Amino acid sequence: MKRREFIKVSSLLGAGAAASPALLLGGCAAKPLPGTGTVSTTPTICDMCFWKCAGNVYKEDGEIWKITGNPDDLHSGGRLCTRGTGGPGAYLDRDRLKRPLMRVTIDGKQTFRETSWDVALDFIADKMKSIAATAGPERMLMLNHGAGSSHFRHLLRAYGSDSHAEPAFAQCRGPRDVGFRLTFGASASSPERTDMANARCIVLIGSHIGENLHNGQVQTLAEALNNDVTLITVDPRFSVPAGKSKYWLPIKPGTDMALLLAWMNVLITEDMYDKDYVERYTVGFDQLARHVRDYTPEWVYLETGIKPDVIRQTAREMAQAAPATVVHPGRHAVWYGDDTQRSRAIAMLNALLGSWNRKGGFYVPEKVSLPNYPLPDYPKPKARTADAYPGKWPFAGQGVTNGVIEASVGDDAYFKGWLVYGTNLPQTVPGIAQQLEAAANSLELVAVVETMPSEMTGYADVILPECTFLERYDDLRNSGERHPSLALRMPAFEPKYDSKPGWWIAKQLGKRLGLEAYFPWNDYAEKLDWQLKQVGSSLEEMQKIGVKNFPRKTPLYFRDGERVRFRTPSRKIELYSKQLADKGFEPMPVYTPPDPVPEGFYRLNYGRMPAHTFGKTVNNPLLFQLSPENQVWVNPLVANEWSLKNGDYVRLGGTNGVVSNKVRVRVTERIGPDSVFMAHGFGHKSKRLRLAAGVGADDTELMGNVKVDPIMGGTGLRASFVTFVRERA
Ligand SMILES: Nc1nc2c(c(=O)[nH]1)N[C@H]1C(S)=C(S)[C@@H](COP(=O)(O)OP(=O)(O)OC[C@H]3O[C@@H](n4cnc5c(=O)[nH]c(N)nc54)[C@H](O)[C@@H]3O)O[C@H]1N2
Ligand SMILES: Nc1nc2c(c(=O)[nH]1)N[C@H]1C(S)=C(S)[C@@H](COP(=O)(O)OP(=O)(O)OC[C@H]3O[C@@H](n4cnc5c(=O)[nH]c(N)nc54)[C@H](O)[C@@H]3O)O[C@H]1N2
Ligand code: SF4
Ligand SMILES: [Mo]
Repeated sequence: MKRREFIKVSSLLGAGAAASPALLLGGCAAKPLPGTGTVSTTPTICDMCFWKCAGNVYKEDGEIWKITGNPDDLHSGGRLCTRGTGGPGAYLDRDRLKRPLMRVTIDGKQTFRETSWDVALDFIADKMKSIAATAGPERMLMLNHGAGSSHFRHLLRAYGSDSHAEPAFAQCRGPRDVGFRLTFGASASSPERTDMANARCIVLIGSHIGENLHNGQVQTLAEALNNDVTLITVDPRFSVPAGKSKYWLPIKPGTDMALLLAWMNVLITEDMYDKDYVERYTVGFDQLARHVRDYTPEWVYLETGIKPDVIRQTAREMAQAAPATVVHPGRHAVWYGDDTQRSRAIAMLNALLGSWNRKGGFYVPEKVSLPNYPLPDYPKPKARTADAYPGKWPFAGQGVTNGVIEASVGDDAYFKGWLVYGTNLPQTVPGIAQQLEAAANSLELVAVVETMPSEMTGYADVILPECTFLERYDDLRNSGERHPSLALRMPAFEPKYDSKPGWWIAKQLGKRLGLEAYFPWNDYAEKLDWQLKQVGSSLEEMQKIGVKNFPRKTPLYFRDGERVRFRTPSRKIELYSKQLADKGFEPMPVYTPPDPVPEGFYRLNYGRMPAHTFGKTVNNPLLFQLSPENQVWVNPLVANEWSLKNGDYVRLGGTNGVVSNKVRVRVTERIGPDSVFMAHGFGHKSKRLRLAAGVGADDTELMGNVKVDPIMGGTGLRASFVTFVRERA
């Protein structure tokens, strides 16, 4: 028998029938007039996505009323987005994990059984001790996403393991950050260091800001539009920003590299690039000029479908506004597997325009210099994460999710144990379900820290219920930004049920592993207070104000003619990349056409919808009410061919043989006839997510043509195809 079989979270504790959102908002009795009771507020940092807007939680007569933006927070413009205002739904969700769960076998069948914290924590600590003794602590891996990860990274580093990976790298912005670092010696940062509010021309390549609702970013784009910025949007789909653009370039999917090279061709042949900037700061211009010579607008038109005069005209717009032109680096950059190179082409185009670290282009981010709490040094780990997949992806620079999962399969696998925090891998990494099952079968420990009964929890030995962001302290927000600031997340409520904050869980495990010295606080508040006092504030002050802004110590942009040493081997912006050439990669980005669409299939395009963050908010009763399902966008010609009407339900089939859940058809000209489009995050299989289970389709499981980036291991998710599966009524 398999050591560990995937437990459909459905079989847990007897899932009830689907309930209405109103029913699931138990305990939230309606009041005649909100705000007439006793009201108090507590500062928080929103955790409905990863943008970290600061807000205030309003409690009325001890119950949650609402969450609003913190007016002093420059990062969020004092406002929350739709999802942020849905924060109370995360706290009130009746499907939350309530008590620790352990995998047990009853009558030959595996299931989960509720247990005490002591039993669950002892179990994990014993397994971790045994892994450290027999294989070495570095064979214990952390897979994580989100602010609360820091407590568990701290635990694992104290234990002796620096092995970790997060999907925000290899399934998201990894190629962009590597491409920018190879070129400028610095990444595009998170939050993105784009100076859109001051830009006169903004170029969005894919980035669907407006559907992608990273709050502060949406606001700066709106501000730029109010100032009559020239917006150029490159997107095969008529996206929200496409509708606000002076130029919408409906490019053939997967051909952006050709367009980027043609733009550089025009800037150089028409002598419109920033000569002074290029001479002063870059190496490799002559190679670049030679390289792009053949990528003429006429040739590129045949690949991209964008007319030569439009390519020229948009290049001229960019040059006229430069250096106040931002060619946006994008964020979810894992598209066709040549993504580091495409991101490099975007970086190089910005270099030709002289926009890097210039007003209206990109700014220099700064954070608060916040001392670390004095603790013993971590032991030096015996291995790096990349030692799990030697020789692969030389420029990754951090753990590659798909790589570490592969290195966890089989009895002689490199990794022996997993600690998973805040990531739902089955919906996040395509083609991974089988590997997860295989890994779970061979690993000695799979511990999952979650708030919800996600699909990932079905692979666990032990599930630890974390309380939500509204019930806990986490680390202070201190991101590199335009305005340095600190923000506080603190508990507005006691943890519901038997859930616990991440810092407490990490400390309890630390104690059991003999690592007390790394967790000297009784309450995380003590640690935060110490840190805040080092920078002239205190926990008491922050509990009142939530956000503290600090003056900048360094200039926001390069000064004219300033001598700059970039963090690249040549100390210059590298238009020609010797680093890549030395490892056998193309030193200049080269265009390769995408795989053609198989007969009867369509490209699977996907993205965001404003009301949800991936799959993690679909079960949120407030947000579910706003957007209860995703839809598949179908061009009228295609709809006609398949006799599909607006509002019909269909199933989609991938080239991997997977057939999706039913999903509603939206017939629209906003998508071309070669593709279909849907929002990511739906089609949950965990039946304990009573609202989300079985609703809409999951793009991830349909992806049968994933293209791995050889430079950094990113999983290109845009190259897959789907067809419609006919069903008898
Ligand atoms: N509401 C909401 N907002 C979010 C999130 C969320 O879950 N919900 N997630 C956040 C996260 S983590 C990320 S990484 C970002 C991602 O947000 P973005 O970085 O904006 O995402 P992309 O995948 O780059 O862009 C999606 C767009 O690319 C277009 N596209 C598809 N194929 C091509 C192509 O071949 N060429 C071009 N030029 N365009 C193409 C699609 O039509 C779509 O409009 O969103 C963030 N914001
Ligand atoms: N097919 C496809 N795959 C994608 C994408 C796509 O668009 N399409 N997007 C990619 C991108 S850009 C990204 S960034 C990744 C994101 O990938 P993930 O980070 O895996 O995102 P989610 O699937 O939302 O999973 C987050 C999990 O964290 C849990 N969680 C929420 N709050 C807390 C908390 O406070 N504590 C704990 N312990 N857990 C919590 C949620 O319940 C949820 O199960 O996915 C990538 N994968
Ligand atoms: S962008 Fe929206 S969901 Fe994300 S942190 Fe800000 S308010 Fe919350
Ligand atoms: Mo992302």
